[in-house]
Amino acid sequence: MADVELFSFTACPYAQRSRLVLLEKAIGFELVEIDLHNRPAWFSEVSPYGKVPVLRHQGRVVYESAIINQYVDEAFPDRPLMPADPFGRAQARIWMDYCDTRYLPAAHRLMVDRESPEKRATALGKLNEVLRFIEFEGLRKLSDGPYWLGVRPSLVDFHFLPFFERFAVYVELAGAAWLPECTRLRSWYDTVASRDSFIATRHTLDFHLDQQRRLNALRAQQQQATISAGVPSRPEG
Ligand SMILES: N[C@@H](CCC(=O)N[C@@H](CS)C(=O)NCC(=O)O)C(=O)O
Repeated sequence: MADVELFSFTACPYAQRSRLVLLEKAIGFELVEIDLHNRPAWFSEVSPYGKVPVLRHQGRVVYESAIINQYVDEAFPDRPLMPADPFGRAQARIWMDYCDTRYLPAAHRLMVDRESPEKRATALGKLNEVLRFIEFEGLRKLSDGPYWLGVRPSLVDFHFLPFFERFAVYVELAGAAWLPECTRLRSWYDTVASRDSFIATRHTLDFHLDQQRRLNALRAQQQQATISAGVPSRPEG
C-alpha cells in the first residue's frame, strides 16, 4: 500500500481539487481510479459517504475535498497553501465556503433550469450576482493578484478552479458569460489555468459536454423511475 492514496474519478471536480493540491505540493501518491458508474464492492468500506475523493494516508482515511486539502497542507508542511496568519486563513476559509455555498448552487441552479426561458433568466441573474460579488467583494479587495489571495497560490485557487474549468459548459449550454467588468476574475482564471497541475488534470470541453449528457440521461431515468413507482418527487437541496 502506498503511503498516500487518492481514490478519485476522472470526471469528478471535487476529486480534481485534491489531485491539484497533491500535485502542487509535489507529494507522491497512488491514484486509485473508481468508476462511479460501476463501483467495486470494497469501495463502501473505504468511503464512508460512498463518494470520491477519499485520501488514505498511512492507512487512515480522510474524506470531503475541502477537509482533505487542509489535512494535506497541514500533514505536509512544505510548499504551504494556506496563509501563515490566522486572519489570512480565515479569509481563505470564507472564500472556500463561498464557493460551496454560493457559487456552486448558483451554477447548479442554472444548469437545472436552463430549458425554461424564465427560470434560466432568473438563474443567470443570480449567477452573475455571484460573479460580481467575487470580483468586487473578493478578488479586488483581497489583493492585486494574480492568485486569489495574492502573489502565491493557495487552497482557495484549487477549490474554485475545477468549477471555473466547467464554466465553459455553462456558457455553451446555458447562456452564461464572462462578464466584461469581471476583469480580475478572468485574469485569475488565465493564471491558474496555466499551472502544470491544472494541465495534468483538466479535460476538454467535449469531454465535459459528454459528461453533462450522461448526467441528463441519468436524471431523466431517475425521474422516470420515481414516477413509475408513484413516489412524489422531492425538492432539490
Ligand atoms: N462534498 C464532497 C462532494 C463529493 C462528490 O459529490 N463526489 C461525487 C462525484 S463528483 C461522488 O462521489 N458521487 C457518488 C455518489 O454520490 O454516490 C466533496 O467535496 O468531496
